[in-house]
Amino acid sequence: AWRKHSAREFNTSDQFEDAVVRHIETTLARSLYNVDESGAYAGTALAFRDRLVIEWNRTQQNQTSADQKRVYYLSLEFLMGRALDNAMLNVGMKDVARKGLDELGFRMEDIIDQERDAALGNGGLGRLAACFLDSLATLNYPAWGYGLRYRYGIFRQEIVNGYQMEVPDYWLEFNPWEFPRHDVTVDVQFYGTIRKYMDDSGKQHTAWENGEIVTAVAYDAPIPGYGTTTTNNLRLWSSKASHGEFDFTKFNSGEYEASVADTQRAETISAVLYPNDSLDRGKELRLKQQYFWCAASLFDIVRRFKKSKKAWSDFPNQVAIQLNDTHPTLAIPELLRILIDIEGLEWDEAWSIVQKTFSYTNHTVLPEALEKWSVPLVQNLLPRHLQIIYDINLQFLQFVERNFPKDRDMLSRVSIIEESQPKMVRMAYLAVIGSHKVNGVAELHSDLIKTTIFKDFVKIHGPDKFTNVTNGITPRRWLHQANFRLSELIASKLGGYDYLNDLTLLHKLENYVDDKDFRKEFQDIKYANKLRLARYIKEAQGITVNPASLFDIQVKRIHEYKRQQLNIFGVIHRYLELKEMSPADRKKAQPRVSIFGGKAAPGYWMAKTIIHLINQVSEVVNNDKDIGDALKVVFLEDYNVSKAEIIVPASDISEHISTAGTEASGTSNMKFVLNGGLIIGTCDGANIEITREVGEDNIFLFGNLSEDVEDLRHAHYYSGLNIDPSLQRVFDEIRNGMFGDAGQFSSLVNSITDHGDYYLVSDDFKSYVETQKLIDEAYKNQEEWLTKTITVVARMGFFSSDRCIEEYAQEIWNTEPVVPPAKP
Ligand code: 26Q
Repeated sequence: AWRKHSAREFNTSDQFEDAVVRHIETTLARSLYNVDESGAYAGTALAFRDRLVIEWNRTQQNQTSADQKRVYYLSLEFLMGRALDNAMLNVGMKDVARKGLDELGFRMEDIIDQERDAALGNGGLGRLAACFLDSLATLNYPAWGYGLRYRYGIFRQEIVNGYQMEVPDYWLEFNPWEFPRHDVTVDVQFYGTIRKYMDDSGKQHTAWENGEIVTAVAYDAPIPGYGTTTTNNLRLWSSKASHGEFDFTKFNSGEYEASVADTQRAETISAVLYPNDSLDRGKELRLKQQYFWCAASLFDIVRRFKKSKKAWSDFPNQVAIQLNDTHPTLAIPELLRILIDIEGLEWDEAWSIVQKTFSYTNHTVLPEALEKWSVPLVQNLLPRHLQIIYDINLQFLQFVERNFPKDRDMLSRVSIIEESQPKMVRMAYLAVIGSHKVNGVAELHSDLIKTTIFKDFVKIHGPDKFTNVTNGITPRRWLHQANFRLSELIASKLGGYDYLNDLTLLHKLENYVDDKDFRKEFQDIKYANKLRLARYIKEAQGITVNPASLFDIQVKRIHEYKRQQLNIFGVIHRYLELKEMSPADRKKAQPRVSIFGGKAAPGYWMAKTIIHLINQVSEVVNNDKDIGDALKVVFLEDYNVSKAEIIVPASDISEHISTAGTEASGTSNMKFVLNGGLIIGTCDGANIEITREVGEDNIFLFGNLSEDVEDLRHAHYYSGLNIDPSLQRVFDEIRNGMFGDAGQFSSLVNSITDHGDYYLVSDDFKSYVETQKLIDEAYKNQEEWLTKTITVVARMGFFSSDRCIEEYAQEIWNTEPVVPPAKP
């Protein structure tokens, strides 16, 4: 009897229009006169949301009754981007909606464009979490994401006079995709004291009490899979004061201001995403965020498990928790605390459950980026957890001492506590010790962590604890959604869209590399994508670029190790060469557009200097009448997921040029190649596996190898640098003020010339420039270039996040899919 009351579905454009109109009039209580694009977006989103929530509820019921092991993906970042297009493609009614919107007088693209990005992440790690959620739902795994509902996502970047300015991203004004669950709350404690006591039977207990309480409120978002009804859940926690709106005692005793201040302090916890994609040492609020989110998530997971009335020993058979980097490591001592202090388990049993439940993904080898927290800070904020961490450490060090009695230094090297002033908790070691599996995110990276940061742990735990799961990307968003025409062309040759659920089927495209019509269409699509980006560049930055030029793109967070400085020095070198040419020779040079995009952490001065230099070079080069179309330089403001969907399909070449051994994987490299762009890159991260798949002839590799990095740095220190004359010229021109006040860039240039060139820019410059020359030459032969681009697309099947999730499921989680509910 209740069935007919559930949300009305639409199947025709007429019914879709009815749904849109009904939502605008009733859900939003807006007038139907002057419905603008934002109103049409809201109505469309709500119409699709109705369809999603039905399948979401059914999926959750179905997964609960299936009673299988669930995966919980704990990540402080989910860089989801927009949801509407994704919802339409998964529900499968995009064409119906397009027709309906057209009849209402709107263009689909404009409506999609109304949505704000959900930008709850910095970069690669956050976007990886979003791709994983897509794959988990698509593959029917019962899986939840757990994160924080930041009121402000990653800042919006504005460029003012060539400098980055940060503007707050208040994104929640209208978010139809989230559902507040005011009945799902968890009280989380901070500070407080520890009391030990004995019960009547003589058993020892520990109580953590008298702390400050902050309430976590759940906000859920549906995560639809592609080609399945499975719709998983992303649960984000929001913080609020534990007494509700006001502390009534304070309120009534006239301390109105104090009570409002308490409320504000509680809400601060989930207020803002930390905008650093490496460390922001020692910020207490960051540690509070981490614990708040871990405690709320663990409580929720344990509550769900306890409803099943199973024995605790069954916990690891019902629950797998994946730690996305060390950010959720406090979940390990928190689960121990729940099991021991609250549920009364003995240490050994609790510890065995914990180890079987958790696994940890590492995303960096850079030792300076490994997370550490000062012992006094943890002592004050989480006194019971510090005790538990010390207990874990004691047990662990006793084990090490027994097994490695001769290696006395080992104990201090592997201790969770670094004996510095002040002492520090090494989160990565805690994560390794508390997990049954540790993985890196590309082969080279997984090898490197075993020989560097976790070397001792390989000896202690054995090599089987450490494994590799090479990252992947969802082909739904990064091909079908971002490059629909290419997806359509592929489907026309492969007999439908099955390849979106099995990306290895792309290999069949190799049969069409010589097919004239296919080649023409493939090339036309790339040109159309470049034209679309050229229009966007004109509209956003006011720069005119010729879509027939070679588009060379580097978009990613700005970091010295990612070496945007190498790129821009290369651009300056090209500019100087062009300046010296005769006009006739300049006409013969391959026209290029160098496109940059990416945010710098607000306190990372060197990264901000690199942005400034790029903008100054852009200003000089683009306004140089001698140069014209031979070279244009563009810095695209505010790079984010939805802009990536326009940028990625438009590259001829993209740059993945990190110092070898520093980029754990990279994932945009995969996105660009999947869309028929070639790579200029170093032998680093996933570039190596991409090379193996696409073939050495189809990628432009350059630079020193990771095994040589240490020696080169050593040589810089003892014998000085060997700066190529062409790079020296670039430095001279910068120092002479060609790009404005030279003082602005002295720290950047000096970091290379005077401070050891840690990232080996001088060592790799020559081979970088030579490789760019090879690219110019190769691009002149458009037929061969086209063959390469088609070939690489055909060979990218391995890099689907579906493959990646299957590996996690089999090698790490030991989970099975749940057969989804049939369509009603
Ligand atoms: C930690 C503590 C305090 C404040 C901030 C942070 C923090 C936040 C974000 C530390 C690191 C990050 C993000 C790291 C990241 O994005 N790593 C990237 O992960 C990708 C997915 O595995 C890889 O492809 C990239 O190579 C890696 O750089």
